[in-house]
Amino acid sequence: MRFDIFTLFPGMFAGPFSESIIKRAVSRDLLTIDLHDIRDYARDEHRTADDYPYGGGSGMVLKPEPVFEAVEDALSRQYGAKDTGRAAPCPIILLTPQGRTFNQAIARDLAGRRHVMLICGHYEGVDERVRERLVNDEISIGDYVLSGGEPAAIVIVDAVSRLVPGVLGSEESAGEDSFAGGVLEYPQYTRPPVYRGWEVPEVLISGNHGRIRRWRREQSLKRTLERRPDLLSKAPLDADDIKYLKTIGAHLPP
Ligand code: 6GU
Repeated sequence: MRFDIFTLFPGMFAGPFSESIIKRAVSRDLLTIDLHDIRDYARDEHRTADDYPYGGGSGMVLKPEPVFEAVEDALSRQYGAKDTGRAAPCPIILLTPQGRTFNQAIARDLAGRRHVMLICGHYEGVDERVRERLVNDEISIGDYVLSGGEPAAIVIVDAVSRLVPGVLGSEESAGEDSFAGGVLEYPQYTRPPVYRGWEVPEVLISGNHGRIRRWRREQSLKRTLERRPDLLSKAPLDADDIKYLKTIGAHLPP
């Protein structure tokens, strides 16, 4: 899978992409991440990427020309055409707090694409023509304000890449993660069996795999009820799950 990231601050990605799972995926050619400095597409000698807002007001606005030209240059190289917006051959996503909120379903959808473009907004805003004519999606990573889209791009590349077949080793597997099955993950323990007098739950050392499976499932359900009851209405639950949830006082819709 390929990501093209358009940014005024390519240096912000050096650390996150040169460690751990992303680094390994890139070195195994499962993932290609190309960073494009929007400023390289500014035409003037000062490499101006932003300007004052028409109508006045505070802050600067990202100019349309360098953003359009950076994205179109990448499209031309890869597809031999530079159709943008709805006609584009891949998702062209503007990262902005005004976008739809990123979640695991969006991550799964993007992981099924061969190629995704991410544009990092910066300063107080981006010229509206970028929204209207260049991109075909807008994503936010949550209800808080970042100084720019770069941390959001890192979050999205991470969440999507780990769903690409082969990126996680068999030891890691994305299947049991929180949200994968619509509920939170169960508690995990490793050695030692007693630390400062605090014991690992007996069931986990029992060797009884049926009991362990049931305990983990119940812990997942209990944790989801306590912390994220909103998830339970959408999670796939079987009859045993519902029976258990009722014993711990869940009020489930009929
Ligand atoms: Cl994608 N960008 C900015 N600037 N702030 C955000 C965001 C994105 N997602 C949440 N907050």
